[in-house]
This record gives sequence, C-alpha cells and structure tokens, in this order.
Amino acid sequence: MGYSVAVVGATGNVGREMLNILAERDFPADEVYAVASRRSLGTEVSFGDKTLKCKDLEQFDFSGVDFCLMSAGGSVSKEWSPRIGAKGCLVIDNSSAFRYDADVPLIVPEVNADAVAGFTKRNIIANPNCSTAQLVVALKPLHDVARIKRVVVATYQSVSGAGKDAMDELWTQTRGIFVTDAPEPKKFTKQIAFNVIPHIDVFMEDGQTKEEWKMVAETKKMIDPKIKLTATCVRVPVFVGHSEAINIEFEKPITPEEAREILRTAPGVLVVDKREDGGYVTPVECVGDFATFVSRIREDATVENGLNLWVVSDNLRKGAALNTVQIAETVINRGLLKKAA
Ligand code: 11C
Repeated sequence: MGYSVAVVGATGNVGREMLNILAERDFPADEVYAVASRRSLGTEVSFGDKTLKCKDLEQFDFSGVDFCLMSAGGSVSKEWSPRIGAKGCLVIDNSSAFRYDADVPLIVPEVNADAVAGFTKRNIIANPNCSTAQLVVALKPLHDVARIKRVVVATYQSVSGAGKDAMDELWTQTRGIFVTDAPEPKKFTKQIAFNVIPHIDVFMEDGQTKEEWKMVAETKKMIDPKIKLTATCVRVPVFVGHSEAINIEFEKPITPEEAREILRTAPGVLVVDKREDGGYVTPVECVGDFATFVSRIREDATVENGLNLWVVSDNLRKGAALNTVQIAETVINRGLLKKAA
C-alpha cells in the first residue's frame, strides 16, 4: 500500500512544482491532496495527467495522512505545521519558521541525510532556503576532501523565489517599458525589469538582509558550524533559476582539476565546465531540471587554497519542491515512517 500526501499551498509556485515532482518521480502515493487557503477552495491544479480540486486547509483532516508537504508561507507554517505534526502526519516544511530549531532537522539529502531521523520529537523536517540548497550541494563534497575555511558568495536570484506576483511584476514592467508606461514597483522596492536589486527579505540590525543571514545559518547547521560564510543576495530579472558566484578558501590544497573530479561524482551535481564560449550553464538552461549545475571551476590565486565556482539550479525544484520530495523519499527509504492508519 502506498502513502497519502497532502500538498499545502498547492496553488503557489512551489506547491504546483511539488505536485509535478510527485508525479514525475512516481512517488509511492495512493492519495495526493491539494490543500490551500479557503479562497482557493475548488481551484483546480494539475497532478500528472489528473486534475485535483483544492481543499480548504481549515477543514482538512490530516489525521490519516502520512506526509504534509508545506509551502504556504512562514505565518501559515508557524500556526499549522505543529498542529499537523501533532496529528501524526510528518510535515516537511518549506518555510523558515522551524529551520533553526535544534529539535527540527534541516535537510538536503545529498548533504546530511543521516540527520533526517531527528524529526520524531516534533514531526517536522525543515527544507532550506533555495539559495542555500544549491550552495550546500556544491560545497559538501569539496568540504569532505579539503575542509572549507571561508566562503564568499554573491547570488543572482530569480523573481520566482518571491512568488507568482513577483513574476507578474517582472513581466508587466518589462512589457510596459516598451509599450506603455511601466507600472510602479509593488513586490520589489525598485524597478526589477532591466535592473538588479541588492535586497532580498528584510534588513537585520547589522546591515545584512535575512536572506544573507539564512545562507550563513543554514550552511553551518547542515555542513559544519566552523565554516565562515558571507553572502550578498541580489534579485535579478530572471523568471526561474538562481545563480551563485562562489569563492572558497580551503584548509588543504585542492586544484581545479581535483575539484572538477570530486564534483563530477557528487550526488545531485552536474559539472558543465568547458572553458570556451558557452561552456557553462545559465539559469534559463536549468529550468525544469533536478540537478545543481557547476561551471567556471578555477583557481583563486589571491589566497592560499582558493577556488571559484559558478553554481546554477532551478530554485523551485532543488531549492524547494524537489528537495522536499527527496526528504520524503529519504524517510521512506530509511524505514522511518510509521504509516498513518
Ligand atoms: C527568494 N530565497 O528567492 C527566497 C525564497 O526562506 O524559503 C525562499 C525564502 C525561504 O526570494
């Protein structure tokens, strides 16, 4: 008998992608439910070749459900994930609400799958921020061999990370600039069309943004608290696919050739690094893919044991929906779930 799965936030960018990925990967589910807020009650969403009608979160009974894949925003998670977990349904939560709690595992299966077993106290597993997920997939295999001391990363994040309205804003502004007057920014603080904005999530007291802080805290939690990391997170006028320029200082020597070989066999990584025109991956090429692509692997000769990388991934997939489904698969493969009655 298969599992039963509820996708909460089923009408959002990530929720829709969760349903696509459950279908694409043939997840062993007998029942899949699309759940959303009351205003989306009855809205139809695709699941493989079927259509599901959204159910109302307030009315939905989670007691017989094995997995809740939650992607409805931080405040919905804060209220609902503990309640759903208490009903015996394992919540895999895509928000930042529980990521930093000591008794909630934060998981990227290619990086720290063993930590998944720690969900039993709260019945919640956290999924990392999209920009962290692709970063740690590339860093972990290199850390295992040469020990990372310090990372400096600049992100180039697509507008889909900020939701459907943000994608619409990029579209209408881009069109408007040529056809009529461009509408004023609403989701973003400045014009996003033909521009870049060095600001994602709220500002913190020390001048970092929360997005930048998340990359630090989540990398430390999943790989090694000793790693020093500093980030600058930037929104760019790309619909889907986050890119990262990563500078790494290692404790031990590691050549670009060695790094390339390590990454070639690393889980979830695809190396595309030809050192010629077009011999690297850009965000439009990663859309719809499962992999984290690594290109531009080269020495940074200005520091001891330094390397530079360019890393690109579909933020709605590895950064969110795919990773969530992979966590559920890891729980199943390790025999950790008591099936709901
Ligand atoms: C963005 N990374 O691109 C964000 C979206 O903490 O899960 C995901 C925010 C999060 O805007």
